[in-house]
Amino acid sequence: MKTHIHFFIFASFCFFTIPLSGMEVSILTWADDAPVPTDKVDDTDASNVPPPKGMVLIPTGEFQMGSNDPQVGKDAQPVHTVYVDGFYMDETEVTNTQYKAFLLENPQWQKGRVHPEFVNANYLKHWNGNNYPSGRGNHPVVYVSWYAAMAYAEWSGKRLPTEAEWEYAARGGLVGKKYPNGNTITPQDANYGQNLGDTTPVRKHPKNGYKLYDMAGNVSEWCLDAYTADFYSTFPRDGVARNPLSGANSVDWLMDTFTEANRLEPRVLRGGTWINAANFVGVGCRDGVLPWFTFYSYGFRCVRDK
Ligand SMILES: [Ca+2]
Repeated sequence: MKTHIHFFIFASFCFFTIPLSGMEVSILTWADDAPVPTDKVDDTDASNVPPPKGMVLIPTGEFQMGSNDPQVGKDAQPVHTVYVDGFYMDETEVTNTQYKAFLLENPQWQKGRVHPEFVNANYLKHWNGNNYPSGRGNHPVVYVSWYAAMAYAEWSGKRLPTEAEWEYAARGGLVGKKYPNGNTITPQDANYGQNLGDTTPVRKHPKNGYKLYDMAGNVSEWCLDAYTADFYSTFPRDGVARNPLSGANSVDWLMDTFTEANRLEPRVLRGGTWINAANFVGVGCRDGVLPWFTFYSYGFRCVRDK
């Protein structure tokens, strides 16, 4: 119980402290690193089958997961080799327009009708019934819990990404970089650090090497995994972790039973938010929040198996 409370406080801590440090990032410059191939990409992914609408193919491959950067939390250490099967990923965070379509077909997830185990009182806080705020259809949906994100993913024939899939995709084919497009970041590259004071429409900022938008900032994105700070350090020291997943034996089992997931077990959020300072929106940064919690800077995107 103590551990779970800790994570809840950590989320709040980020909210209150990060804006204060956001100013220091404005002097950073944008690197012009061109995407380079990830090590050992399996070229059997090179098919001519087009990806589903709004999704891109993330190729099978291995990458170095985690970060030794002292400005990234110790929960991102040690850096270790991970193998990920190829998959499709949404180009963007799920938008208000997309989420509304889900609500209209799933009344049990409409504002005011969701079982209180699955959300807090702020679920879809700025919506009026099934209507999102005017003019914000192309903004990412926020104030959605992990349970709600899982339900949306299931309805759409997709799922949430594992934490490893998310980081692999966020790196965009670059090796050992801090951000989706290189080692530095500026307000022209992503929505972070309170530079814009709000979420931004998806696709406003440049995509990464895998053609994914907002993998740094805008809204932080729910992943499948249970969050454990020692997840990386408990991997075998040699060999390759294959499609790792924390808190469940299989993705399918978790998708089938997610409504029974422990509401006191934090779930992974990735990518940082429009509020977070630059150091918190890197591809290696990890966060964990209780699955019923909703917040104005938490959203998600989905993936689909090949
Ligand atoms: Ca994001």
